[in-house]
Amino acid sequence: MARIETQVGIVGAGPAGLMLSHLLHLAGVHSVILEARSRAYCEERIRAGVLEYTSVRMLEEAGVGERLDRQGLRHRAIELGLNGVRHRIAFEELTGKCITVYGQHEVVKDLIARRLADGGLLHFECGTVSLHGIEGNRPSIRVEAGGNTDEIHCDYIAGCDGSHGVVRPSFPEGSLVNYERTYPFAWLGILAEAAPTRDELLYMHHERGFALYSMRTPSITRLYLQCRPDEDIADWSDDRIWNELRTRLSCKDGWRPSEGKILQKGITGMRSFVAEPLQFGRLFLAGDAAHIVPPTGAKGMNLALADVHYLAEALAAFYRDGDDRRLTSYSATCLSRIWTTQRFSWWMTSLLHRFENASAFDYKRQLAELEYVMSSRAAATSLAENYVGLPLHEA
Ligand code: RFL
Ligand code: PHB
Repeated sequence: MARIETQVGIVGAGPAGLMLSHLLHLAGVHSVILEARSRAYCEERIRAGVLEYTSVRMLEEAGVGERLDRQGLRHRAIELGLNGVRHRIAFEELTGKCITVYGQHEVVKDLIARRLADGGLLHFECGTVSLHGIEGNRPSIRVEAGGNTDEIHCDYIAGCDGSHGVVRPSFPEGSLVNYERTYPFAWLGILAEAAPTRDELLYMHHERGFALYSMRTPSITRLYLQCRPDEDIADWSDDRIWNELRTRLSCKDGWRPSEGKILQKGITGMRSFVAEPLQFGRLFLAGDAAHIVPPTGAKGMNLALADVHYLAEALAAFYRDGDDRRLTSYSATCLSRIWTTQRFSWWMTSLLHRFENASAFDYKRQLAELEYVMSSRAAATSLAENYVGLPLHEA
């Protein structure tokens, strides 16, 4: 058995784990990342696409924003639509800030490249991970692969291993309270070889269900359709998908989505989830390991980056000055932003989807709310300031 010593053991090489390891490196703190999947899998997994202003600043300030600045698509607004009529929510005019469309897998590629260039310890396809000694001062991560066992002894362990990871389930029974809500629908998402014909994202409320027009590059569009949560992707031929997208997204002014070869398709359930607190002793949770938001507000990756910003600052203060106050308050600091973001993501989801069992009253009220957001500067500003990302405050 190999025995490895480090300061911070990180489980998971998604945006949270990689950014944490990078920020710790900048602060002179050592870490080791353990990732179950291969490097190629992590670099190709298509997920989020929208970076808040706040996240872009964070990546730039950490010196990993060079390709993002060159290739990211700056968006000054999004559009909301109701049955074929669009309305622009002008972020830049309302808040002075923009968002950037840049695939999560590109963020992951940039961070992996930088970690490796800086000599970071990243173990892909690491094997089976389990945690030990979590009640003590020197917890460890045991990694078993092909008959070999390694034991990584750490001061702290960061669970950045997503919603199905091992760190959260390793918290002692009764130490976490879970808050959860599932929605009665899912998203069918596609990636298509079709040049975007709009410059901004279009969130469309339609009587047949929500649809979203997004993009990745000047030649690739990303589109989503509200569908039932138990839907089988095998029942959705390319023709059926394009038909439905055309029906929901086509606008009264004649605009309709450009179509092309479907490169990838999949169905994602919609869930809101928070586990509190984000700490037990020397274990910390960050990103999807601690919380899930429905994708309507485009917040998941951004929230993961905000968590690790606070965690890296807290660990840096501890190693620099022996001051553990920020580590103690890490959970409360994050939870404040997490709940603000949960509210926004729930609200965007409730505003835009068709709820099958909604009463006629609720449906009319929902339409009235959408009309309000599309016609009131105050309501649009509230959406805009949340969407572009609230500032990170001093912890
Ligand atoms: P990740 O990215 O899931 O990374 C966790 C990593 O941990 C690894 N892992 C393990 N490693 C070792 N041992 C184990 N036992 C392990 N178990 C798991 C996994 O292999 C993985 O590499 O979590 P992280 O870093 O917290 O990042 C969170 C984001 O990935 C997530 O919140 C976003 O993708 C959510 N999301 C969106 N977020 C946005 O900010 N903007 C968006 O526009 C947006 N759109 C989306 C989304 C998520 C979607 N899906 C597919 C869920 C659109 C979709 C469709
Ligand atoms: C995406 O481009 O994948 C995307 C954009 C906005 C969202 C969710 C996903 O709200």
